[in-house]
Amino acid sequence: MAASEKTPLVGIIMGSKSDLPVMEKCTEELEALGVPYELVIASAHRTPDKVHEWAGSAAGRGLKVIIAAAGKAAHLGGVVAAFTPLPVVGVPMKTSDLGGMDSLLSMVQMPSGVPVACVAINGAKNAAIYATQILGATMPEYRAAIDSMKQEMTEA
Ligand code: RP5
Repeated sequence: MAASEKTPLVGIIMGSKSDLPVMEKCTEELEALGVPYELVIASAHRTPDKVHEWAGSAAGRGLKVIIAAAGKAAHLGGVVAAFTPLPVVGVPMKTSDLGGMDSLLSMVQMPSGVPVACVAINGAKNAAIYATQILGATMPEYRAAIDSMKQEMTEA
């Protein structure tokens, strides 16, 4: 069964369709690792009710990890983390005005008590790998997928 046909384990949320070209590196990596995912575009400031509904129902729908991508005043990951017990991995988008430092600092400086893990600016591929590693802590097939990926690195 293809990863996309299984119940999603990773939920990807991004603030705008303009984030999609970067986040395709994330979906490509999840597919390579065989991880089923779902993807939604919802903004913490433009469509807050949609974010609330999606994040609040994420764990109940079977998701185990969330990847949140956003740019500029990138509060999406923090807002999602407020509504779910699931771990949230943020991907700060590179931006035209401040080069993504705005996104990075917005995500990485979450106040104590509501953590958002954060990868590099435009670090979409690493977010996919990190989410798979979280799954791999309890699900052997995803630990094996990471082991294989690391083995391939040594052969490259
Ligand atoms: C954020 O603002 C999005 O995540 C995006 O990175 C940035 C710009 O959005 P658009 O103006 O391109 O829709 O909400």
